[in-house]
Amino acid sequence: MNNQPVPLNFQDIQGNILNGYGVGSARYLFYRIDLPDPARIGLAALISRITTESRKETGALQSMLNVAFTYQGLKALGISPTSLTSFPPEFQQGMRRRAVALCDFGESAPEHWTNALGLPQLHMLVLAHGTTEDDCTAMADWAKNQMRGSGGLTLISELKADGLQENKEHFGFRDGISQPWIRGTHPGPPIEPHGGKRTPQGPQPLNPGEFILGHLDELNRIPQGPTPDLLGHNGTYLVFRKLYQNVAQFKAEMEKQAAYVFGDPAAKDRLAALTVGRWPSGCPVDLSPEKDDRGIAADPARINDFSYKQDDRGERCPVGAHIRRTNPRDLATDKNGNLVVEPMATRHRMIRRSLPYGPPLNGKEDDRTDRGLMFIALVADIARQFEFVQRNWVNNGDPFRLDRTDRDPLIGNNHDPRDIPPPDPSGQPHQETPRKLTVPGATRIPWALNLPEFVTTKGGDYFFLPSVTALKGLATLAFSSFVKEYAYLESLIQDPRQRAIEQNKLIQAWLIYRPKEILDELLKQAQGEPGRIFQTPGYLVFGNLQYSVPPIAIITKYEDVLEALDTNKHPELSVELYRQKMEIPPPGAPRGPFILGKSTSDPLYKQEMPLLADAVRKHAQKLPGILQQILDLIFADIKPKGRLDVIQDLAWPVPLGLTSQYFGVPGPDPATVKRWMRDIYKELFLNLRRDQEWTRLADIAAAEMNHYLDGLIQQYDKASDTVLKELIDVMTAPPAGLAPNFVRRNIMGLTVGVVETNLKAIARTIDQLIRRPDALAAAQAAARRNDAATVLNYAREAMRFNPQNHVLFRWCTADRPIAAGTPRETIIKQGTLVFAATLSAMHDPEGRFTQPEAFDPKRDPSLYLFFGHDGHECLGRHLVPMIMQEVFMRLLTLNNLRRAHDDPFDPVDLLPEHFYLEFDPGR
Ligand code: N7H
Repeated sequence: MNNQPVPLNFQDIQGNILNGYGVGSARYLFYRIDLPDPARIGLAALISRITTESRKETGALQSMLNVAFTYQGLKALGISPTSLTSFPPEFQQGMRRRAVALCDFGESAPEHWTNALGLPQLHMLVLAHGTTEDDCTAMADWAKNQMRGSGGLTLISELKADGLQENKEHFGFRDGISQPWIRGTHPGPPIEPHGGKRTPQGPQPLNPGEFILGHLDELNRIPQGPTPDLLGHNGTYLVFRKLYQNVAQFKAEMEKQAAYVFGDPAAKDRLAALTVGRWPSGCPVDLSPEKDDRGIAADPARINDFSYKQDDRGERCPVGAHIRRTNPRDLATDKNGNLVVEPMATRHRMIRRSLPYGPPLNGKEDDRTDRGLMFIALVADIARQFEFVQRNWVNNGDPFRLDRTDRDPLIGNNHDPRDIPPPDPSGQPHQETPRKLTVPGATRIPWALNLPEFVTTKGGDYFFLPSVTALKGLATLAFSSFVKEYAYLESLIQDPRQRAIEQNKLIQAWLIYRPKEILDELLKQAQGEPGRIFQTPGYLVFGNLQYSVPPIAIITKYEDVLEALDTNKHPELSVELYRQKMEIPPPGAPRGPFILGKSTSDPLYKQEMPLLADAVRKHAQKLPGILQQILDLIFADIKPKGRLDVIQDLAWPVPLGLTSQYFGVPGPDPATVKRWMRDIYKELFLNLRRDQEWTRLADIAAAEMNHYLDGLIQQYDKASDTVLKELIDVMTAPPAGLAPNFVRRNIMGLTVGVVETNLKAIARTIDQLIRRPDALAAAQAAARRNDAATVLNYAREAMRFNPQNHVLFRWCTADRPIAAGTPRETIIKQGTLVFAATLSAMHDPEGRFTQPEAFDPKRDPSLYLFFGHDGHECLGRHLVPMIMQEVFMRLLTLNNLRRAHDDPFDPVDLLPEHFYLEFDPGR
């Protein structure tokens, strides 16, 4: 690795990182990305006005603009699964899920957070700064207009900070004095040289890699950043926290504690200074322990010129004071006086760009007004820098040889379970532990005891602040190229088998996490000149299936998908994959055979398909009545609440209700039926990786369900009126040659096919509609005028943008050309796993949908490919449209239907659990 420092490219690094803007006004705009394509257009519009570190060269600016993303935001923008998983775990988790690491307990716990901070819907942060409030607002308004115009983003929250006089914060102290001094930058005093590190040779700047990705850090190496390098290079992480400050309480408490500690309430200012480590003017306690010295504060060369080296025991500045514990400024040397490898004070630094929010408190009384600090830290490593300080230094006294409860007297938390003693056997458990400050020079007692919490976390999140180059890449899908990643992988791995394994993993990750992006790209390839059907070589060892890695072909064009699904033309493109999973030899629990795993020319298929189609269709006219009953109950429950969980309240109960009332399989209880359905479905449709645990769970579910079904079939009420009854009736005069267990096999196949598929179809469809306010409004209007056919058209079209499955699997049993006679004619090799991508077929500009990226509810229903095509077309086509129509007729009449602020639904989640909507409750 090259260890020469590379000069920083100030044009590429966003502003306010290395050099603070030094302005007093900021607007923080929090966005949700609804539709990635328009969102990228919105982002592109912002890029031209992004402020960079080069602003010093371009002269003073009135207003500044910056953009950052949460992990969920990068995901919503469509970046590659490889890039996503290359981000560090704490960033992937987001601040809310790091509450324990951050000691956000008690009132600071995430359940009390506000302003959408930390929620999965928070995707993007736009920061506007200005020298005046008006400049700042003007910049924020400009950005809002751009984003609104793009149509793919929703402003979900907005915060403002307008600072206070003289760079003070609400407790009355000057802030923003001490910052790290970074090699290659010239911020001037007081940062330089005292913000650097103390070395035997005197103060030295820190390496930029501590704060900017892609540069040498204090260990003289370039730490691993996100993939590809271009995405991370010159970017950084922005930690955002809204911290409420209880000013009245702070003031009152300082007075009270000063009376204990110094025997004089008037010593409150001194105690407060010992708490912070600086006097209100900014004068360090270390330089002037007895009184505020404005001379020192006014001198940039002195205000930050101190370390605690001569004050080991904290006799001048308490070891536990806020600024001492958050930056101990020590020189960690070994016994020979050499610097130790990881000096405390250089590996846990952070750039702070906080601004106070809310009006100053007038007088002493609590006015119950929200005020505090919009805390911002910029670091290259969230866990090592910000989280480490927050947990180990701010909220623990141990590292400083203090009591553990000697936590940061200013911002420490009092509800840390590490400190809560075991419950008192005689009575009340302690819910809270007292916090204390060891006070040097105290005249009465050496501690300020039982300090209350002065600062409460109101929310926050971790953001990635990319370079300008990376922003441009994000706006143009540069980090969403499957083709490039695939080519890169190919160049990287020489061993053909290993390469095939990694290629297959890459394809599966893309198909699961970024289906639209990979398929769009392959579709473009297929219609290029010359067109090309994507196919991997795989690694085939004939006679040794275990050792082989199957080649993969991905078919994307509408015509080709139809052809691949045409069983007459291509019997070689088989459903063998399903068959193998269904007809597992003993001792596995029998799960089949079932029509889905049988070729259309197979005798079992020929015999059983018509029987099943009859049984399903015969009852189709009863479906609306049954659905009405189920939905009446569901909606009677939901309507007064004003909120629903689409998955738990609707998308599970509807198909489960049908399983019971329409198919005739009530199951022992809903939880068990849910488990059976999910475990069997997962194994059949999602277990391409051949995860043995999934197979084991499916075996258990199938064994339990078989046992249950045997009992049910034996005792079945002959007067009942269900699909099961129809199948049992077949057995009164069984056709010749019927395979064993006809009823049990098929009722299992049908019910498993109904539940998870409908669940996802309902959830994904309403999700797509909600993302498109105009379409939603039109569909709602149709529902209100009782126009069920139009409602169904809207649902169908919404489903086209994220259908319940994106590809259908086939297994090629003999070499076979596809798209013959076209420039993309390709021989699909025997043993190939074929993905017929119905999603991309329905978005093929040369296919049957004109302007396929447009939302158009007036399309010909016969063109949609949700249920496959031809021989193996899904039986669900007789049921699903009816289900969708009835469900959406109800859902869309709820007033002011909207996504809940805390909704976590992920549109590509294969096994979703929650999806929260809100509406105005009605009768
Ligand atoms: Fe702190 N305060 O106003 O009292 N902070 N801080 N902070 N803080 C500092 O030296 C304050 C918070 C750091 O290099 C000063 O620039 C308040 C968090 C660090 O010597 C003052 C809140 C974290 C430093 C305050 C708050 C930190 C620092 C002195 C919350 C990290 C630099 C001004 C509402 C986890 C130390 C200066 C150094 C300085 C205050 C929060 C860290 C006055 C009110 C959450 C690293």
